[in-house]
Amino acid sequence: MRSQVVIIGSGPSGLLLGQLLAGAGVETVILDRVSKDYILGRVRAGVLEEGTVKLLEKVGAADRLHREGLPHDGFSLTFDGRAHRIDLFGLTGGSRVMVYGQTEVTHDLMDTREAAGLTTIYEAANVQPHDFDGANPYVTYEKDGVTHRIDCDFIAGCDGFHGVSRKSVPEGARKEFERVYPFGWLGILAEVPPVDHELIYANHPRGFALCSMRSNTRSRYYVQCPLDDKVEDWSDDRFWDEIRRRLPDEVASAMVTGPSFEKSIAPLRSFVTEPMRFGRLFLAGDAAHIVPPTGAKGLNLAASDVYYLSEALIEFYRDKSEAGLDGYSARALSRIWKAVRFSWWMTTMMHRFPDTGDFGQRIQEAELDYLVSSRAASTALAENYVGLPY
Ligand code: RFL
Ligand code: PHB
Repeated sequence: MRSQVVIIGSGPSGLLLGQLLAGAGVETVILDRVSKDYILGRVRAGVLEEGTVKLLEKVGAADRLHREGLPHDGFSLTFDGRAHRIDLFGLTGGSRVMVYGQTEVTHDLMDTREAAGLTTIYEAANVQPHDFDGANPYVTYEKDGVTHRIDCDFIAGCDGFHGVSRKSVPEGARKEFERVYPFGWLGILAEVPPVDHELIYANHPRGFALCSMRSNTRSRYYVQCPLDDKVEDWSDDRFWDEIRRRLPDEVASAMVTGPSFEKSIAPLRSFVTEPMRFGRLFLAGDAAHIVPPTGAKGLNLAASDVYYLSEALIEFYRDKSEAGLDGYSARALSRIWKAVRFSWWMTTMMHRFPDTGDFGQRIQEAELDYLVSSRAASTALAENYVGLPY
């Protein structure tokens, strides 16, 4: 088989890249290690920047998003028993975010790809990129016990943090930057109305908490937890008691509780690999970088990466120019590092760290107090939260 571009990974970055390229007539095949149902069973991001929404509109995958997504003009920060609203819309001069689950984004992109008759091979085992340092790269994979080969011009590594693409590059050719945080997030989904119509990010001496949602009847809640905690340690009752203790009284008393139907623990990490191009292999999304979820940036960075990459590939096929391909890594990394900084800062300000004690708590409260009382500081937060331009 032959395709102009082979995309490894059928998460949001691979699927969006496939549709952006399809719009310009560039052929792609997508390979994923797992099944479509497995991918759609993963519960992840919930907040989309306007830039991400625009890209989904551009590829014709935003109809349901506009019907079912919840536009949010602000969110609240709580600390020291008080709640403060950050007016995203007012502070940024008219920008907002859209609350719409990653699962739904992925579903819509898969439907768009299928409707266009484009090829995705799920449950492709042992996917391996080859010869990407030369002019004739190819990818091999196994399916039903048979080994297949796809020759191509370029390989897009959109296979997430644990994927094969980044690991195929010799260690000496990449530099990695990493910070692992000493805690995780325990998240639940429950069929209960959200405690507020906007998100609430809570700083509390017992640890961080986040009240988010998937719809007006479905809540997504998180609490910071120790890394060695197991999901089995957390009954629903324990979860509800803990999150209510971390919120101001008026919020806690308004919270509707109920049985959870999903519960998982995610570790928090900041990670960047440089560069994002190795010959004819390009990395995008979580394959190249991870941010802690506090700033809601992971999926949005995946979208800006593949926008840059699609522009570069389209320029190559249309104008026979490699300028965009040569500039891809630096262009993407410049936006990525700003989001890495923002996510690290939000994480540092909002979580309880085991080694900073009560002093650390007071410093966080002072920073939060400054943040909500200074228009300049609130504006910087709002500008980053809605997403820097690209
Ligand atoms: P994905 O989604 O991990 O998809 C990668 C795909 O590659 C496949 N794959 C392979 N295929 C073939 N061969 C191999 N060897 C392969 N190895 C892996 C996988 O099966 C998978 O289908 O990466 P992608 O597309 O780059 O997308 C990135 C986003 O998923 C991620 O950044 C976000 O989920 C992060 N994130 C959030 N981002 C936001 O923008 N806003 C949020 O509100 C937000 N909240 C979150 C989050 C991530 C979380 N967790 C669980 C990590 C909340 C949480 C709790
Ligand atoms: C979510 O709804 O899953 C979510 C929202 C905001 C975040 C992280 C996750 O910062």
